[in-house]
Amino acid sequence: MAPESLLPDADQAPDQSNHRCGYVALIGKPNVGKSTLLNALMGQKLSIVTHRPQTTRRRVLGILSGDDHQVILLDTPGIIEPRYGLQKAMMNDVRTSTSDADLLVFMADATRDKVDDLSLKFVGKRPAILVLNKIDKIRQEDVLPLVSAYMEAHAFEEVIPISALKGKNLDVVMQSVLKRLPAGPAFYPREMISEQPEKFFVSEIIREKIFKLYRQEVPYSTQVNVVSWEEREDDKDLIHAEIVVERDSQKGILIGKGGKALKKIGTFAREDIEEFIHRPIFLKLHVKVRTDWRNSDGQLRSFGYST
Ligand SMILES: Nc1nc2c(ncn2[C@@H]2O[C@H](COP(=O)(O)OP(=O)(O)OP(=O)(O)O)[C@@H](O)[C@H]2O)c(=O)[nH]1
Ligand SMILES: [Mg+2]
Repeated sequence: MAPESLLPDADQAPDQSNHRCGYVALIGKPNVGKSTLLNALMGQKLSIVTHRPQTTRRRVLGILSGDDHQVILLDTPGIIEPRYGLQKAMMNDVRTSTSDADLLVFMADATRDKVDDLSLKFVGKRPAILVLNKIDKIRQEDVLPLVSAYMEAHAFEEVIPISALKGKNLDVVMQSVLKRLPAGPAFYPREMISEQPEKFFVSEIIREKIFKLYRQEVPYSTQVNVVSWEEREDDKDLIHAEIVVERDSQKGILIGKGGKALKKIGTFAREDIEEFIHRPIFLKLHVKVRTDWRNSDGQLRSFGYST
């Protein structure tokens, strides 16, 4: 028989009978604020955010655990009509995420006046709540016509106007989500915040800097891969990442005169990576050309996209 001190204390053991757990996919057009909402709900930055559309390219999973719940949030790429292979893979990712989800959080920009019919096609018969974001930019009553138009287009279970950026009404979103999650035990250990490896987040941070530092097509033609990560006993970790572009001219732009531009990416990225993994690193970057990789199924698969 176990000594008394090893037996679980009935008063302290968490009551699992009311525990809820499930997958919640954030979906919607590019740039509506899905990644900003994921980060705000998580209370930390997991998913990269830029002012440009199509920043997120594959789903980012964030695990939010509480005493009586575990919400597994899936941030997804913005929904578009795909024009090339990479965009098709991005939409495959949205499709998988929506079919994995117990609940959809359909996000739209409250400052726009049109219903996003393309994204609505991804909702199907799944339970969904409508979240109208960016209400810090608009008077709340001015959102009403958009709310009516959406309710006419789809029977959403609830409509919540929010500002992911300013943290407004996020508690309302959480309550609404929790209420709709299936009962059941946690799928992941409580201390886990994501399922993706650190090297995924490192490559995303580098990609975010490229989105912020370069204009037009360059960021969209760029893929970042962490090729090695050496943990060294008496020195900082050495992370080696490659930046893949589609053309020689883009390679020149990325590297810049005397390597200046690439150095800037490296410095900005290193600062954020160190903050993310809580230790100093050396970051080595190099640029290579893979002609038309965005349209090559083989290349896309080798970079981890589901074509
Ligand atoms: N004013 C305002 N801006 C916001 C809000 N939420 C997000 N943004 C801004 O909108 C832009 C896009 O945000 P993201 O979170 O990257 O949008 P997304 O939906 O993930 O975009 P994709 O990954 O391209 O699909 C960024 O510049 C954000 O700072 C908000 O509540 N208010
Ligand atoms: Mg995003």
